[in-house]
Amino acid sequence: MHPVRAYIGMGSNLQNPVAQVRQAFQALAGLPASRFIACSPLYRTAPVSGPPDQPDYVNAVAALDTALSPDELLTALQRIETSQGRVRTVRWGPRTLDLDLLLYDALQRDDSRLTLPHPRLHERAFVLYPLYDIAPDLTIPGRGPLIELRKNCPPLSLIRLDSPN
Ligand code: A4P
Ligand code: MG
Repeated sequence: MHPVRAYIGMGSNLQNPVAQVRQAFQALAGLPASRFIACSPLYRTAPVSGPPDQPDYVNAVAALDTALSPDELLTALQRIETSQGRVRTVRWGPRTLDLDLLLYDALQRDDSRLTLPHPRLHERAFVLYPLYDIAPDLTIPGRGPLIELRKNCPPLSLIRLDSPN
């Protein structure tokens, strides 16, 4: 089976978010049947949706070539979230680590387990900016060129962490 390019959005706003995101990059680099391609810079971002009193997030995007199926990849991402202490309580609430499957090649799918492309990616600066950093020529199936989506989404409350150490 030919590997396909997948993009994964990462977010954390609890328990040292920079370290959480870096640890997640390491975990992704260790996935079976997959090759780590790139990681974006990290961004500090204000919370979007969910309880307004939660801490700022650190967000980033990773690219992976993988021979895992979409379901296998989602299961692997959920396992990494759990191993980094993710507890699911409030929807859109604070979390140690959120891994969203943003894109799996150009696959479009919508069922109870998985929606591809990720249903909110096209309207979220905290996804569009780091995704553009590593894949400026992408087209989002059903949504159009990434460069246009990014242009229409001002980077409000988005700070690039140039030296995340
Ligand atoms: N699911 C369906 N499609 C996907 C997909 N493409 N990738 C299902 C991942 N999961 C997908 O996800 C709930 C269910 O979505 C899963 O069981 C899976 O089968 P979850 O991670 O358990 O719950 P969640 O993260 O609370 O919900 P959701 O809908 O993923 O939230 P979002 O949209 O990811 O929003 N603000 C800032 N600044 N930065 C953030 O990172 N993140 C959120 C979470 C809200 N506000 C934020 C940030
Ligand atoms: Mg999620």
